[in-house]
Amino acid sequence: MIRFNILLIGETSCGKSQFLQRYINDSYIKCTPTVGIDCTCHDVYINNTDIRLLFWDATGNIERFGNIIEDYYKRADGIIIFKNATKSSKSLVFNNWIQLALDKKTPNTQLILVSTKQDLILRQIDNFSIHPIHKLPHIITSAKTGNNIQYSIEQLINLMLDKTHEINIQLQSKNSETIALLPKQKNNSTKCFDCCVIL
Ligand SMILES: Nc1nc2c(ncn2[C@@H]2O[C@H](COP(=O)(O)OP(=O)(O)OP(=O)(O)O)[C@@H](O)[C@H]2O)c(=O)[nH]1
Ligand SMILES: [Mg+2]
Repeated sequence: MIRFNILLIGETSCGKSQFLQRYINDSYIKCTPTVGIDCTCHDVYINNTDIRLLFWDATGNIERFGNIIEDYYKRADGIIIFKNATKSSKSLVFNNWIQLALDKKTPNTQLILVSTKQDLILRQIDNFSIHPIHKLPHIITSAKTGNNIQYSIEQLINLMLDKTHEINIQLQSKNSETIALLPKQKNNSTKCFDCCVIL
């Protein structure tokens, strides 16, 4: 089974917990503001793979809990950065959250952007776009109607699976290079290598 850690961040009251509640329980019951970080585990079966998702639902109140959240950026395989869909994707607050994630994440962490509360927008908008500045996938959702909730998580899972695959290929080729190099070292040495060393 593959395990992925997913961190949920964004401005307070933008709808992170409500999004997660809809994804896990398919329900829409008003959430109380998150204190610190709430952890929730959920198993899925996607692309013939068993996956255990560990969600870290962080409070948007970083003035008070910022230090607690710090550690989680580095341990996340995926980060979802949320904003309220009624606010612009160029808003300073939203872009500050994106910058924070970009600064603190590891190179292998996958990021997606999710706008919430689509049901409050009357005009027609694209459900999927690429953020004009940060070039990240941006999905518009509603926890109230359930629109695009599953889809968002599936998009992130696919990105994380692709990254895992890429890392495995790199590791395999690194290991085979090591195996190929070792016999050459024998030529100028009296030592005999009976086995391969995987670095
Ligand atoms: N109309 C509408 N309201 C929503 C939606 N999602 C969340 N809300 C409302 O937005 C408010 C805040 O939602 P939360 O999910 O608690 O927000 P949060 O981002 O987890 O907030 P913190 O935990 O304080 O950081 C609640 O009153 C929700 O009912 C949505 O899809 N549509
Ligand atoms: Mg919350």
